[in-house]
Amino acid sequence: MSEFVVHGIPGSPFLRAVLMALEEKQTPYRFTPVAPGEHRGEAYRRMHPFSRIPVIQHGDFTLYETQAILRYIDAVCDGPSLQPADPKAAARMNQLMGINDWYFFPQVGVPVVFQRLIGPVLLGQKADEAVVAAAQPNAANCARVLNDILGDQAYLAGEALSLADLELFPQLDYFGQTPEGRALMGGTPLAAWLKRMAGRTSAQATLPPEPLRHAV
Ligand SMILES: N[C@@H](CCC(=O)N[C@@H](CS)C(=O)NCC(=O)O)C(=O)O
Repeated sequence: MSEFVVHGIPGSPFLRAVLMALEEKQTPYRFTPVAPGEHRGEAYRRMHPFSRIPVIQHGDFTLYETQAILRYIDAVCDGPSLQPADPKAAARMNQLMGINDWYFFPQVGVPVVFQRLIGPVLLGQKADEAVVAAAQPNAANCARVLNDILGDQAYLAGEALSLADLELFPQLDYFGQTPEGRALMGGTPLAAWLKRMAGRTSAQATLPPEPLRHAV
């Protein structure tokens, strides 16, 4: 099989989801780091016309959009399936991936994780407290919804690891480092799930750059 080449800015949670999937499948890959800003340049835009992270290349096949990449990896790589066979569990997994892309990332990841972690640590910016405060109701709603779905299951879509865990873990791992994330998730099923996910070899092999691993 052709080698997987993964392009992304180190520290991107969407990038980490893709790397974790390849690690779970024990599929070798080559990571090509992209410098912040380079993703808006002409060369990168030829691979990703919307200038987002990540992109993969597999032989002459180039693909962007994390959900599509995760499903492709699951389809073509050996190893345990990362999608439930049961239609209801599969639908729940797909719903969770939609929750990440449509609600968690834009409503919580961008205003809370960016303000508290990415901006201050990577860009030397001070958090805009008004932006963080305004996101609080959405953050509480997301945490409640995800806790309700997880319940007493081991993983988000049931008893087996799925693409939903791989897409949401890097996002919630960052959120859990913020005071808002700790307050909303501490002592809940999501906290135990985060610990379980963090212990996986795929999570350990794809740790974010050192400064982004510390609580703020
Ligand atoms: N829908 C895209 C979203 C990816 C995304 O938003 N990635 C962020 C990094 S975590 C990004 O590219 N940010 C750079 C920017 O917005 O300029 C996907 O699923 O791959």
